Amino acid sequence: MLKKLPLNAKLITYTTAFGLLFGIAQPAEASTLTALNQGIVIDTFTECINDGVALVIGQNPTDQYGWQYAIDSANDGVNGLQVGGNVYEIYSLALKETDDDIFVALNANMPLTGVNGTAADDGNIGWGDLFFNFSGKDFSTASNENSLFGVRFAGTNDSLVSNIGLYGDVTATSTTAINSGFSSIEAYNQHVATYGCTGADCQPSLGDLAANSNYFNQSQSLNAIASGTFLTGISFLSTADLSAAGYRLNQSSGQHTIAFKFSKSSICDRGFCQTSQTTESVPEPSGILGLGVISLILTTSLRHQYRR
Ligand SMILES: [Ca+2]
Ligand SMILES: [Ca+2]
Ligand SMILES: [Ca+2]
Repeated sequence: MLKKLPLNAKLITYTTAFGLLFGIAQPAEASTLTALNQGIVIDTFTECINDGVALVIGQNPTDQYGWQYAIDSANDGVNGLQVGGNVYEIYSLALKETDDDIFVALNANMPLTGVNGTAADDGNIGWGDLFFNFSGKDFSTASNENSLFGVRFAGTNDSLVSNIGLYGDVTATSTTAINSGFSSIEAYNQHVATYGCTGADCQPSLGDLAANSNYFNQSQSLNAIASGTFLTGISFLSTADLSAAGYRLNQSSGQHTIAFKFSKSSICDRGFCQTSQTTESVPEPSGILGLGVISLILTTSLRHQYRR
């Protein structure tokens, strides 16, 4: 919240006065570009849409390490007539943004290289691609307008773009027909309802979105990049990398955590980032006293703001 507050005159006055009294450094105003702003939707499905998950920025709080988590049903993955907890189960999608990068972490039972020995045309049912929708429009409209961004992160999947990486100007397509999959989200939802499942949260879910959300055209199954402009590569993250970045490794019970990061500069260069002002106060050695005073000042300022 504080990031969005303008630096007001009262804050300057108070901080200057207390700063002189207690030796606190003056606040410095800095501007940063943020890509993951309120309402932006990120989603991914498997190649046959037997599970999927979406994260809506701002729907859940961002934790102290900068991560936001979308928790999917742990029992809505479909493997034939078996529903829940199987190899296709997705558990969570998490996003984090730093000054330079966007981090993505998927927790699921399905490995990055998918599942072999299936009825898919290529024998393998794997991950679809990951989509970012900055447009504020529903998914199909954004796709029709070439305004999605997408990441192909699974080198063995049926994406129509050839290289792993981040793409702009993206349109989406469905790979379910060649992966023994559902022709629509609606058909998947119906299958889960018909064959049932057991365990907690035993119903179809799309993470932060309801399974029947009209964000997606329920009669479609768009899960792969059809076309786009290659922007930048991605770097896969190890468990140690994730741990260092403050990701909660034990939150979800999937067998695999697939994680990567990429530079957000190409997204910002295309005008999809917003400038936010941050106020950085660096306390002098007076330490706790100084922080207490800053907290008091900011609280006073906040109260003042919300009374207006
Ligand atoms: Ca799901
Ligand atoms: Ca799931
Ligand atoms: Ca496949």
